[in-house]
Amino acid sequence: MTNPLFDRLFGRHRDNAARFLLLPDGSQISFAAFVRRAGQLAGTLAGLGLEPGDRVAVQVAKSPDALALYAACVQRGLVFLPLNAAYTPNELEYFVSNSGARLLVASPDPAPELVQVAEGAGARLETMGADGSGSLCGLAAGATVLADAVPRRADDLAAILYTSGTTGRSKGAMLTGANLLSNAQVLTDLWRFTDADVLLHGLPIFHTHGLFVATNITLLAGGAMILLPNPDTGAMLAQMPKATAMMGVPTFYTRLLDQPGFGRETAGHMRLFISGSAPLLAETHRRFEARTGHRILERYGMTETNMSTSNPYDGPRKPGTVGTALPGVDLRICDAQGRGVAQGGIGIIEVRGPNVFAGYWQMPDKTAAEMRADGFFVTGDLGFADADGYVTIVGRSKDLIISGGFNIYPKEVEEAIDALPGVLESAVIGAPHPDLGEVPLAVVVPQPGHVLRPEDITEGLAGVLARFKRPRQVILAEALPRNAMGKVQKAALRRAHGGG
Ligand code: MLC
Ligand code: AMP
Repeated sequence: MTNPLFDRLFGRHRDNAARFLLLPDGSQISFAAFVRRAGQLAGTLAGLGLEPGDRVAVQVAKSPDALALYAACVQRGLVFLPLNAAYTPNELEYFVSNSGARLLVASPDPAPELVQVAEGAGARLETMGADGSGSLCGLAAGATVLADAVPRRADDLAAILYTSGTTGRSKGAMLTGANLLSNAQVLTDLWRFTDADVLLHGLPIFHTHGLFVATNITLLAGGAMILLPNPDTGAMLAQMPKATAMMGVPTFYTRLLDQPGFGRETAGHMRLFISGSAPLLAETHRRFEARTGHRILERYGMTETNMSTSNPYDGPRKPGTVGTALPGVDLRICDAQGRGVAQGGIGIIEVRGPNVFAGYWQMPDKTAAEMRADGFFVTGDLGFADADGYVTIVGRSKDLIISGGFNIYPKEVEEAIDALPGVLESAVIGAPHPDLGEVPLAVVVPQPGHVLRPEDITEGLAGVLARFKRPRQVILAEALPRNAMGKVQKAALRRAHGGG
């Protein structure tokens, strides 16, 4: 038996001397050197006694080694569980314990709370720095370099990515090797990636976009990636003349447009700009074209589904739309009961195909609640399709804020606020933001007789929630607007505070 994900992405590059990673300091790592490093980390993981199917939780800085750790997990049949570097130990505790991770790889000098998290969950803790430091890298120095991969079936789990829900705790989306491979192959072909491509990689590698879409495509195509450690606009500008393609969230593009020197010359070597993870304003699309001559290609996806739609490579890229269903993906627009709406009508987007995940980790009920009997996954995104099948996303049926491409679940923030002293209740909404699209805004009602200041909320949430989830603005109110059923009227709050 083979390990299709490993063989196709990594194994076949074993003797490939071509450059894979280009680093901002001018150094390069070849495919062969990368695969060798992955084999060394695979040997290290094997030496720690990890068995195929074990979960490896990873919260480390973006680096070549961090990517090699992903490859090593694929090689050993371990389930890779990447975590946002901004998560607090408090947030991490749930992911590590819920997934039953046997190993947590953190940045060097982990906070004492993180050590406790690992201990409490019965996970081994090792560290990895971006510069070869850390205990795991130390162990790797003496490890056997494994060449062979553990056999895996196509539908074996390759990764779990946690994604929150509108109710209850976060859910671990289970992605199989076949999910990742099929999607990467379709996108490589559709977007015409080849070994001549150099992808400007400024995204984080703990989400679908930067990890699977960007990295897997480059590996399949045999191209190169300029690996930026941070989403730094200056570094993007400096590196762009060496690149042929870029993937980014809309904030990347609005930030580039804010640079007076950015234009046709900077983008002259580029063949493709791709945007996703959050809505790209049609206006941004048009401004970008006017400035650079490039029409940004917008696509749409989700942790649970990988990519589902894309504007075409050739043919019209319609501003404000996310394009048509990818080859092999069925997409329909339905009402809440799963009945198709009339052509052009607004409804919930449902998708089916080899891209769709295998369910939520140990949550069969939650999986069943979002999966139709005929295999369609209910995305919770609201949209409509035009006569050519181009989908426009108009909103979400789920209560979700997308800030700079990061998802924030108001319910989670509200629960954290409500637990603070002196708070009676709260409501969190997305407020428009010129840079990040939207940011969380909290309306907080103090308990009777309590005097609260907005800083009490923001300071109280430090250490509880990752910075990006903490409200940028806190408004104190005497009561929340409610409808006759007692449900908080978030639409009224949005209207009152600058949103739609
Ligand atoms: C950082 N901050 C954010 C934030 N990112 N706040 C809200 N939302 C965000 N996304 C905080 C920082 O902690 C900091 O707080 C302050 O904002 C300013 O930070 P910054 O220096 O401006 O942030 P920066 O490092 O430049 O990052 C912004 C960003 C980044 C938008 C470039 O968040 C990013 O790379 N986003 C991409 C997310 C992504 O890859 N999503 C894909 C999900 S997969 P303070 O207090 O220190 O000032 C998916 C499926 C699909 O959705 O379809 O792709
Ligand atoms: P995540 O769960 O982090 O993978 O985020 C997925 C969500 O991001 C989707 O359900 C959409 O709401 C949103 N999204 C992704 N791509 C786009 C896009 N091109 N336009 C609008 N929303 C998008």
